[in-house]
Parts: sequence; structure tokens; C-alpha cells
Amino acid sequence: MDRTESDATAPSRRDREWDDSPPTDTATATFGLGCFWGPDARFGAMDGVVRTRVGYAGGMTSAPTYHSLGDHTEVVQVVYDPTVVSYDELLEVCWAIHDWGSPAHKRQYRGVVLTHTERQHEAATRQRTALEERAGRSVETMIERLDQFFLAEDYHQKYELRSTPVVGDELAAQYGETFVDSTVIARLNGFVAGHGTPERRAALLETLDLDPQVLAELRRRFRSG
Ligand code: MHO
Repeated sequence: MDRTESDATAPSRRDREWDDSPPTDTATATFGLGCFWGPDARFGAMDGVVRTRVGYAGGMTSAPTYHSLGDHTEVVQVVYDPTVVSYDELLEVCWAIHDWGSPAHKRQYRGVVLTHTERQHEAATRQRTALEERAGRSVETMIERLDQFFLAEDYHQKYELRSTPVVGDELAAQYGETFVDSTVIARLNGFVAGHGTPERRAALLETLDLDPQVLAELRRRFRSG
């Protein structure tokens, strides 16, 4: 296909990815996959994911908090650009990173796909059935329609990054209110947890204007990760 003039001047997807202004046509997905710290990092490292947030959902009780969850479950909510990553691809990651074969002993950690649209519901149901057929055993993970999502406390957001010495405090201070919704922060959270490739990590660091101490610590982690 020939590149038109407007294609040539439009910012490439790669430039756009790090600029922290998400594409306009995004979609949202919500998953309960056990403790939400890990999935926050796993999805945050993925191309096409523009935002991650952790929270509580899947129950009926009001105003859940970490220490008063009611009947809710820990979930990660992912905003993504469907032209880069599909809902089906996000679902594939779900099956790979949680124990779908055994019922959770606590509702807090149950496996659940909380769908936002009928198309998501159908896709999740289709994959669940296919997985059962392939595995020859039942999938305990539930598929339900999302009702309400409650944002978790700050200290749970981007937990891997926040608990990284030097880096966590410095970036939380630098980004302030925008920390939780930032694409850059989502990527860094995934990268410090060991996700992503050396090339992707290096490419991100190059675009950032970071305090030298923070940069040095991130480089050190990315080398050892
Ligand atoms: N620290 C807990 C999980 C925390 S998660 C936010 C554990 O590893 O058991 O529920």
C-alpha cells in the first residue's frame, strides 16, 4: 500500500505511545486474576495498553476498600488501543497468568472476566469453552458483566514500580496526580517487574527526562531483569 502524504506527516504509533496522550478510540477491559499487583505489571508492559488501574469489582457491596472488600474481587482495569492489541489477545494473557483450573479459596482472589460489552462477553465465553476443550477439564474462572469498578488505594497502583527503591518515590512525586493513568508509568511498572524486551526498555528510557539517580537505578534493574 502506498503511503499518502497525510500518513507521512501523522505521528507514528511509536512516537504516540510514549507521549502519554492516549489515542481517542480506546476500549476498556477488566479482569480478576488473583492479587492485582502482578497483572497490573503484566498488562502495563504490553504494546497497545495505554492505561492500567487496579481496583475492586464483581460484587454488590458499596465503597469497598482493601481492608473492607465486602463481596468484591481484586481486579485490573486495562484501557487499550484496539488497533494495536485486541481483546482476544488480552484474554490469552489472562489464561496464561492465573490459575483458572481451581476455584479460589477467597473471593478476593477469584478468577473473573468482567465484560464491558456483549462482544467481549462472547469472546470470553468462546475462549473459555475452547480452553476447556483443549485442556479436557473445567475452567473455574467466571465470566460476568461488569457493574461498578472502584479504584484501589494509591499504594496499590503500580505496586512494582512504587516499591522500587529510589525510583518509586521519585516518580510518584514527579507525576503526582497523573501517576496512576500514565502510559509511561504503566510501562515502567511492567518493565521493573521483568516484562518487555531489552530493546523496548532501552527505547523507553531514551525518551524520558529523568533524574540521573532514577535513570541509573532503572538501567541497573533493566540490566539485571
Ligand atoms: N501481599 C499479599 C497480596 C496483596 S494483594 C494486593 C500476598 O502476597 O499474600 O492482595
